[in-house]
Amino acid sequence: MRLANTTLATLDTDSPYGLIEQGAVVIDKGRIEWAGPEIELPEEYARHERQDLGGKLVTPAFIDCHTHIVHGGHRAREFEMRLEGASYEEVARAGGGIVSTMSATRASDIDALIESALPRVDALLAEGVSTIEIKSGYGLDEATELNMLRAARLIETLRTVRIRTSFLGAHSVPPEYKGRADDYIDEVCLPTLRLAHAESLLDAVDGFCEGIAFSPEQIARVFDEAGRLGLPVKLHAEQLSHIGGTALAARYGALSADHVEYANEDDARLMAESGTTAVLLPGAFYTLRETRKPPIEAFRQHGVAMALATDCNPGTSPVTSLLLMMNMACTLFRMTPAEALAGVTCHAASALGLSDTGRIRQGMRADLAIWDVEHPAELSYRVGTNKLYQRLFSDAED
Ligand code: DI6
Ligand code: FE
Repeated sequence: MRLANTTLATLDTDSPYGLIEQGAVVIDKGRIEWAGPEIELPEEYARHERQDLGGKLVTPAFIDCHTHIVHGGHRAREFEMRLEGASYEEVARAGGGIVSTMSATRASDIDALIESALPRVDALLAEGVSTIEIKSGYGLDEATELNMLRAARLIETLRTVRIRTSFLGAHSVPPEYKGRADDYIDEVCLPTLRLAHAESLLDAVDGFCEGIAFSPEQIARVFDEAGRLGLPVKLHAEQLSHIGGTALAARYGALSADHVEYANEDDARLMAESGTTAVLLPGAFYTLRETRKPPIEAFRQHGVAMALATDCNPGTSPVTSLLLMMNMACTLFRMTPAEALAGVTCHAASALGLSDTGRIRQGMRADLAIWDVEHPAELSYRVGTNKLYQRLFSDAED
């Protein structure tokens, strides 16, 4: 197949968007065979059937590199209570917060977890997403953590989507281990991590490094185990306070440090040195009405790649739109529309350690999104309008 009469946002040159006017993309067996200006198309590719796209925009398919999309229940009542003036503690005492999602998740079997996740997955796919990262972390016991990961893996068999899973056993201390976080790590988190790995359920290991969750020392123990198992790490770091998660992530060569509102210039330097991607999550920033912005300018200056994701979760980011995240990243964080597009494509791929998707380049997977727009800035500019024309998903074998 040869897509022609298109504008290409390849994300593959130094110019913003890697823009190519009057472009063409040749696809063969799920891979990009050639991409460039159509007048430069080598003769050998002319035999591929030409599909005239009438000037539409082609981008890499989107990648949502940070989600908690598999979970039980929702927290609309908590949202309402907080608007009525209840404090976080009052909400927690009324059975709300992360523990309420944990209970709802423990009460769901695999089928129920999948059934509730699929509409959220479908919402992402409808916006041109090809790849979704899904974390465990609402089970906080062996059986439920494993079920969340199995449900995540099964979604790949039910939809044309690529799923990458991360183990987030170190998300929160469950009530039965209240005040005994170290025991939770030893008795539940690490053994479950080993079981999940043995069942081939994992692509990466994550943690929540925060005053209300786990300390850098506790996360380090989880990361050491990940290292023994040969799994890459990533971290929820510096979301609500600065306690050293980003520096820890960089020390372990993490794929990404996520949230990072409270990260500083030193953190940016360390991330640049370790090649750690900053995953920015404007949906959580917005929902929590956070005012501290991630250090975008320091990331730019030190050359830290910035990805964007939904953080889709029932508590702090009930969001299923990457287009909205692009708009919010521009409006709230003052990222450029070109940075926003890179954030949901090539840099999101880096945050997952994927090197064969996220750019329009020869040899990469033909994961593409075709948009009924003239210019890529339109993707970030509109709010609530989805101009996806077609999503192309490559299920070529690795
Ligand atoms: N950061 C967050 O904002 C969420 N988890 C995390 O690691 C909160 C999850 C929740 O409230 O359910
Ligand atoms: Fe998260």
